[in-house]
Amino acid sequence: MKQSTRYRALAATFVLGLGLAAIPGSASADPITGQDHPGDVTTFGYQYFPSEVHIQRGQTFKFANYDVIQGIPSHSLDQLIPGCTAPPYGKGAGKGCPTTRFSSGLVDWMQVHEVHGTDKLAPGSYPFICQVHPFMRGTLVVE
Ligand SMILES: [Cu+2]
Repeated sequence: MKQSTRYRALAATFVLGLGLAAIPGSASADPITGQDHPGDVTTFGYQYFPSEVHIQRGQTFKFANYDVIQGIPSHSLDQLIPGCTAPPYGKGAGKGCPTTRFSSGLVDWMQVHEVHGTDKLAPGSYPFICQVHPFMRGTLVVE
């Protein structure tokens, strides 16, 4: 297989995977990673899909890293705290920064993590960021 054809086939596989992962309430295993639940939010090309995430109060969601653009980067999905969360990991401790209220932790390529802490958020809008790539931004809306 020609190199460009191989990359196109790989990209098609991942785009298909993103489509499947977007089905709400799906209980099947993740078609790409084989983990027990598809990601509710995914990454591709250093962007979040979707970039605006809606959950009900008391819920968590899962974050998956399927990125194949320019290597196999690790990503995170953390509450954005201006001046605190853009790199390096400024999670408080001596910097006058509060601890992020929700975080996926560092998610390696092809992994799916639960984003911990969102179940304790009051209704409202919360910006989030990738701590590895601070240009990656999104918004969590707790209904
Ligand atoms: Cu990232």
